[in-house]
Amino acid sequence: MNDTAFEVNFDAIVGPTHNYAGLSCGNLASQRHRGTTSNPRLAALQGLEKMKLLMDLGIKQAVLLPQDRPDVAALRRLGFGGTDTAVIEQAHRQQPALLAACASASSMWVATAATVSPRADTADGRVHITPANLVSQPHRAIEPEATASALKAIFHDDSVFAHHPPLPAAAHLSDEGAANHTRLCRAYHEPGIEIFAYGRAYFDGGATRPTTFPTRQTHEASQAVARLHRLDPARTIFVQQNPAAIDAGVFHNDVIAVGNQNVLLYHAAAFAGGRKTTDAIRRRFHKVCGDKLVLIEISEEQVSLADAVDSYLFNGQLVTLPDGSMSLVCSQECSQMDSTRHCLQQLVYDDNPIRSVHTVALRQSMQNGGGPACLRWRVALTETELGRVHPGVLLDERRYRRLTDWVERHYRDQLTPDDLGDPCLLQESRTALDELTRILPLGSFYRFQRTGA
Ligand code: SUG
Repeated sequence: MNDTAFEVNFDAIVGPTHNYAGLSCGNLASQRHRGTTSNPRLAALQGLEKMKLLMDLGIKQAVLLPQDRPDVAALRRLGFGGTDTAVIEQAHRQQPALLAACASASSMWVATAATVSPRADTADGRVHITPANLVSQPHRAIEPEATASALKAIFHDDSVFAHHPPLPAAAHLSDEGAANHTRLCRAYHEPGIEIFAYGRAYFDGGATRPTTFPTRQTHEASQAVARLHRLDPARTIFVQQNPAAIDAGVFHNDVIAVGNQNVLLYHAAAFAGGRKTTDAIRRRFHKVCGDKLVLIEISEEQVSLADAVDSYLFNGQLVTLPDGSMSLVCSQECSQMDSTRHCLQQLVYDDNPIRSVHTVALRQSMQNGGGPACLRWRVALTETELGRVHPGVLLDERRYRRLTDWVERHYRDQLTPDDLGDPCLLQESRTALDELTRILPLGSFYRFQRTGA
């Protein structure tokens, strides 16, 4: 199996309960929009439009299903009982914050779904996948089980895909998947370097850490994932996120750095150790890939850390187009802010592989701290491996039209956190998701389809 490889982007459809409950500490946008009214229909359509843009650019695009929410089974595990309606009503009355956590559509941000290492990097030549345990936030900690079974259903051939269970759910092993993982390589089918960024090391008391906001990835978790994926230590590098950046709202590394093939675009304040760290990455890339790494550092003078966090400039999707050039797909906010607009103009003018910029309207997701890169999970696959992926999830023109029509028919255009207590929302969501499994034919994918609850 030595065919060439390419990147496939998997985006999840935004679920019908998309809302602003202010659930994520350290995520400034989530905090800022707490309690405001969301528009789930627009959110889902914006996500689909981004997928369509990528598909039209000639990039392979696949779709993941939203998890079913409100998560009645999780509420039952927390002691609420009776009929499904009674469970929702009790939770709404007694502990609305728990209901909000169990109703969040946060599985839409699939960059945190799992870490994946392509066959070129792993000792046994299989694609290794570890779903993130997401223990740092309660609303996200209920995602891994469903994520693991979805990924097993999609990447179903064990001879090419190796699935690991999420790491044990402990703070010391807090893992947020690909949001803190970057792979650099010359070509996707060749061995590359895998960079694991972590917020803090638990067992190393001397390491610095943020003072205001929590960290979401530990060094120990990153090391465990690298071991599980059987990565060569000579091609693996662990770097610490800059604690000051986390305190400024950079809760994941993908909010402040993005890499693709031989390019790493990052803010000067991204990593602890600054230049020393990026020099180490450069040297390692050269040693492993036999090529020069294009490091593009954006200074504080060009774009302040605050502007980077507000615009999500570094949360763009850096993709390789069929002609071999690179394009940065970033949020519309980047073209509306002076510093980031100038930065983008300079970026395509300068001598580097990035030749074009596309902006996408994602305001609904952005208001919860999720930009273009948060909404996708990227997997480098060979043609043979893609042939072993469930074909029902690949996006084409017809599926895109059916999905937009489905959203238009089933989604509300207004939702407040208080509406999460409306039992009709549960029924509406289930009806919508039931129909969705016929558009993306994955069988009886959801628990409620199998058990009626
Ligand atoms: O986990 N927001 C998500 C945003 C995830 C962004 N992903 C990446 N950077 N890859 C989070 O913080 C907010 C939900 C709310 O407040 O209602 C939320 O979960």
